[in-house]
Amino acid sequence: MTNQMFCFQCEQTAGCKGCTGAAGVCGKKADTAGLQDQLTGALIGLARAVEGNEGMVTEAIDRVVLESLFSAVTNVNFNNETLKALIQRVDEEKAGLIRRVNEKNTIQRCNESNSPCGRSDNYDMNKLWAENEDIRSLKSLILFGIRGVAAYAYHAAVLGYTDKEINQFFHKALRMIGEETCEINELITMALKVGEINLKCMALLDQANTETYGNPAPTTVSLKVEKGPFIVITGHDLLDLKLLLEQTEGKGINIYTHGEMLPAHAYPELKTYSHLKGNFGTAWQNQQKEFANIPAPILYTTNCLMPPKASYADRVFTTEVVSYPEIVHIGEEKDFTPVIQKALELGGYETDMQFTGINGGTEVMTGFGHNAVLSVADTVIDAVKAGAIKHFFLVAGCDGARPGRNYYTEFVKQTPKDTVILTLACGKYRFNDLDLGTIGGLPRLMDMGQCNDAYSAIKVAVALADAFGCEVNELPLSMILSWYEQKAVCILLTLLHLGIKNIKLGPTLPAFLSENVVSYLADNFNIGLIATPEEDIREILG
Ligand code: SF4
Ligand code: SF3
Repeated sequence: MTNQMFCFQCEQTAGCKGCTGAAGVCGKKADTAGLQDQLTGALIGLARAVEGNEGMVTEAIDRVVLESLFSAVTNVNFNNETLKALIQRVDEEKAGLIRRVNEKNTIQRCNESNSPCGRSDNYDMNKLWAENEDIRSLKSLILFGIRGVAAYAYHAAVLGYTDKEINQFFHKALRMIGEETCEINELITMALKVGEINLKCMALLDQANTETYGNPAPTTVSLKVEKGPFIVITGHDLLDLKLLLEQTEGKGINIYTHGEMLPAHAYPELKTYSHLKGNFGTAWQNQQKEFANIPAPILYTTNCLMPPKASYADRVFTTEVVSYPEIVHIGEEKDFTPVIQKALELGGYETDMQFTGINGGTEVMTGFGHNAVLSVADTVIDAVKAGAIKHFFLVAGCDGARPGRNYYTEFVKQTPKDTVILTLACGKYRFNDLDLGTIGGLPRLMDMGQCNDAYSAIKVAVALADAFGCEVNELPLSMILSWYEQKAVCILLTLLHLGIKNIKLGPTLPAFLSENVVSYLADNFNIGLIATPEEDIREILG
């Protein structure tokens, strides 16, 4: 295995250029990065075999594609063994597909467009990293984008919601990444298509979540941890939470959400469980501090997993595609007994513990999804018409460790009182415990949910534009986004696909965007880097 790596897919990449050498900033080792590249190369081989044979793609192929793409998202899978097993599964699925195609074609001779006869070789990702800067940039945008989309498609799939167009699109995009000759324009079109497909995928996940658990309703969530045994559950997978709630019912164990699991409190089907008590901790980058010596187990259902410190590694559990060497993994049978036993053994705190958010607040609110916000659309529209609401800010996206991220806290604090802040994803922990007051009976700060609930923000924006008879870009709405990992990449592409302009992005621009690609985005979409809260608010509000 190599001790040299190249990875520049996330915001904390070394020197804002790329992680090289023996390990990345996230703790991913060179051999793991190499296996993720090999897995991506195998997926490209499979995608080549699929070309022209789409009708013969099985559920097992769809499943392994989602798992593999999701496994390469930042802070998901650090485990060489599971990555090797995935590579093997991808290669086996490809071989099986080729065999089936060849059996079908025994009489009919293969022609050149019939992939299994010619082009089903796996791709060497080092070719991509050595490409011309602009081609590498756009192909990376596509690759990182589909990794994000796959994560959302995976969550929808575990609830039984799948979509053929989405699944087939992954193959098209993967094939383009492996193509030797590609025009810049084709790559730009494909990148925007990733955004279009992601919109479809977020809508599918929204349908899956709301049909399974009901429509989120505004809910206040306590940051207090009650005495006695408890389990902290983090990540985005609501089904894992539901199964954990079922298995812990009546056992004297309380459940606390963490990170992106917070919006779960707003779903009617999940809030019926009285032992779903509150939220523990803040965003992912604080986990090594917050979990040190915690008297409870932590279950990771998706990103963001940081390498567990020795102080709490014995109480960390993973499930689904999250994996870390030597950490207990709960498999597909979803028997959470080891987590439950650990909770009982550790016993929790001896007295109730009142924790606070970053700004000292003792509770937070969530549950302002599209259904909740649009049910008060008339009030909102009247407030805008009467001048009570002057502007909407969508301050949303991932949190991260970079010091400049307090921009988002300061931005929210400095917004005038006649403005509304919509938020979503884990970046909100910078300000979600602030009491910003109300406008016309509505809270000024509304948490729409997880990152995939960007779908709600889009629905609300489109509904407001309809009500005012204008384009979304003409609304008194500004998007101030923060990014960290690849789900933020696909959401950004969705906003670009919708033609949304003037987005302010931070804390830095993605290292994988070449100068020319940045210029293209600035010229066509007026995307800019955040400046200071004062300057940006002044510029936006005039
Ligand atoms: Fe570096 Fe981010 Fe890649 Fe980790 S995921 S190796 S921090 S660029
Ligand atoms: Fe956060 Fe990892 Fe992106 Fe779903 S939990 S948003 S960073």
